[in-house]
Amino acid sequence: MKGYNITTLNEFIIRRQAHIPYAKGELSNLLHHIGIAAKVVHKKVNKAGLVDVLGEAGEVNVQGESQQKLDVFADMQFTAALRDSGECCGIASEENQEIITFDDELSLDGNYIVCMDPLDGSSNIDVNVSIGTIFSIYRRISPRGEKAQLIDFLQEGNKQIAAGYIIYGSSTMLVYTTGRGVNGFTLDTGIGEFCLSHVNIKTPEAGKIYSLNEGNYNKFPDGVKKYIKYCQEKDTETNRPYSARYIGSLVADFHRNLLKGGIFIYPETASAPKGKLRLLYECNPMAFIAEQAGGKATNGDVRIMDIKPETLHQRVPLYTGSRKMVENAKKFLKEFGK
Ligand code: AHM
Ligand code: MG
Repeated sequence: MKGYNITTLNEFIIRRQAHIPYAKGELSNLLHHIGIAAKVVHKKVNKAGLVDVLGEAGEVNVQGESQQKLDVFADMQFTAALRDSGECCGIASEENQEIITFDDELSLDGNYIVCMDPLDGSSNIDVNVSIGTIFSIYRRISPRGEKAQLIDFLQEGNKQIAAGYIIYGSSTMLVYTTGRGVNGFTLDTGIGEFCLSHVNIKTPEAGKIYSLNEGNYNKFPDGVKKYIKYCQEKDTETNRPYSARYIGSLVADFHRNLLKGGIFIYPETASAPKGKLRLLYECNPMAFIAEQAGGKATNGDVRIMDIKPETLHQRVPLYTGSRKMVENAKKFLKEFGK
């Protein structure tokens, strides 16, 4: 009989660490704790219709959006897991105006900070559509032993040490990179482990899917309008027309396009000149994963990961996905205007 040959997330993390000389296991421990919080949130998300976790919590977050109860739960779980890890001296979360510093002795000595969107796509919670968690890890700049500072968080995306997301979909998956490719793990609920299921993910260099909220068409820049028309035109050589697919959950839209090939766009609009998505905890982590999978991520002008963040909740336009498609969209922006 053939044995059950699985690699769990923890095994994988530890094996990877063995390849890095002098690694002390700090990052591995941090990732391990993220994996634990992901399982706890998965369990709650799965029961969302049964227990009283649906609906709004009555608070409005710093972006002026109402917080759903599951958002609050996910925020608490990930915050607690990161604090417990002892490797993280502070976090920035979509749900909090300011950074949160962890001031116990162990955490003060932690080498890392984490930016996260604990539950992205919250408008989809009540209707049983995929949602996700996004995280991004940086080495701190401030000295170890002291409180984390804002400068630790305002680093360019190209300084990320690791980034990933958890998608709570038809199954729950954790996808992450430490800069040596992208790997995906599917939660086997029978044994309660994330198991390696998608090894060294590479995104197709061109795909057949374009994803953006076309309801905003009239508010889009001309370059985006022209690009949409291009996506819809027939051309056998370039496999057009493309299919429009838009869930309205960044993690789910990004994940589908990563595996199948495609382009995801959240552009600047007349009413939101900087777009909607946040640089630190949405765009940078996705950009790191996209690039590690062979794709691209730009704000239409420069590489997302080269943008110097000015504020914690800064928004930027996002064009990401298959390399050739992003390059092509960029040409339209250049020719017809952003
Ligand atoms: P959220 O962080 O408040 O959930 O908002 C981010 C979400 C993304 O998941 C998604 O890509 C986008 O908002 C959808 O926005 P829109 O409804 O404007 O298309
Ligand atoms: Mg979000």
